Amino acid sequence: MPFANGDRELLAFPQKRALIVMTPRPPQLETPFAVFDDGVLTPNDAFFVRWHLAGIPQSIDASTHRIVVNGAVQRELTLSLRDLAAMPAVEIVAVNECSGNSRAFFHPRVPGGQWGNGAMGNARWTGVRVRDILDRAGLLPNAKQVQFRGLDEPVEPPTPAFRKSLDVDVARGDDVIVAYLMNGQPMPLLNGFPVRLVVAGWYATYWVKMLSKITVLDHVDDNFWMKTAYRIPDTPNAGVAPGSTGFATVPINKLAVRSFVTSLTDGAAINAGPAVLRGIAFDGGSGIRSVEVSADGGASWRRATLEQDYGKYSFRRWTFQWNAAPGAYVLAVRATSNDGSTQNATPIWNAGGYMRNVIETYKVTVS
Ligand SMILES: Nc1nc2c(c(=O)[nH]1)N[C@H]1C(S)=C(S)[C@@H](COP(=O)(O)O)O[C@H]1N2
Ligand SMILES: [Mo]
Repeated sequence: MPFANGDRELLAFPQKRALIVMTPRPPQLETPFAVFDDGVLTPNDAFFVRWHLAGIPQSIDASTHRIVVNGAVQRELTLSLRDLAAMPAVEIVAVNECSGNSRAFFHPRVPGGQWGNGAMGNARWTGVRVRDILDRAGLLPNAKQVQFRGLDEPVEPPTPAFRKSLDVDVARGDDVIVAYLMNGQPMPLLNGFPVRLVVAGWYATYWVKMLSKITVLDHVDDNFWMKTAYRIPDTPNAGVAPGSTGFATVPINKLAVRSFVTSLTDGAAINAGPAVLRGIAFDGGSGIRSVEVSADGGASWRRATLEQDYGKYSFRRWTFQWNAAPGAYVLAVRATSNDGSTQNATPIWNAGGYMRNVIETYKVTVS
């Protein structure tokens, strides 16, 4: 679905406002970018949706839903939502971004869902630490990875069920939770009701929805979704020259630092005089140190003001006072995170169309 084919259709699925339909089955719905200007948290009904497999339950009884914990553990567990509610609750505001967000902008073009920039969202997630669950089960000494799966099923048997795994030390991190609330509400079915994994700072592929099974593995997971799919070149910024081969790959992991203008779009026309530009920035969990704006296509930069801090995994809103004289401009925005990583003017390329984080630019006419 190249953009050249024209505007994409909007359609409202259950519990959702009208979103951009990439595929109806399985549902892959993109958030219209204007939503990100409305507030720092993405409303549940506007939050993007991505499923790989079309065998998705269309209703789930939360009272009978169970999460089985098995594998390399001392005690197998079967947890209800009531059991989770009785455990210590954790709240994290975190960005859920698809690995392939912005894939449609890759040149040369790559196969896969042709997402614009709206395959991401920021929400307040409430749930229970995976660590607390694992401690209840008791890890055996040979525990290596923790595998997560949900209730969705392939349409045909040869397709492998969707399963994602984290190294034990990652799974036991402070900010890896089994979430039962999204912005204080039960999450929409399409976002994983009644419980989903939240791996704050990591790409959404690990945020397994409709979580039903946690299996502790004594080996590195070699299922399709870990061994073949969702791997990135083991190179700086995950970039390679188009068509190149022979590089090592690793499973995709932390979010690349990004920033966007949300208060205007590419091609905007505005009035001369004082204007407030607004936008968002985020990274994989070191937090945003600074955001800079350029009105001359990146030749010179000035600092934006960072707004309220919702924590190191959240969108960070920023504002910038721009006193624009009549003329044609190329605005650019660049974020730097606390770990020193920043954005480049030249986009990366890889065959998966993953981890795009180029400096975004916006042509603006002022009159
Ligand atoms: N059970 C299950 N969980 C899943 C997936 C899936 O196909 N099945 N897709 C993953 C991917 S690749 C993404 S981008 C996110 C999307 O989360 P959302 O639909 O809540 O926006 O879910 C992740 N969790
Ligand atoms: Mo994704």
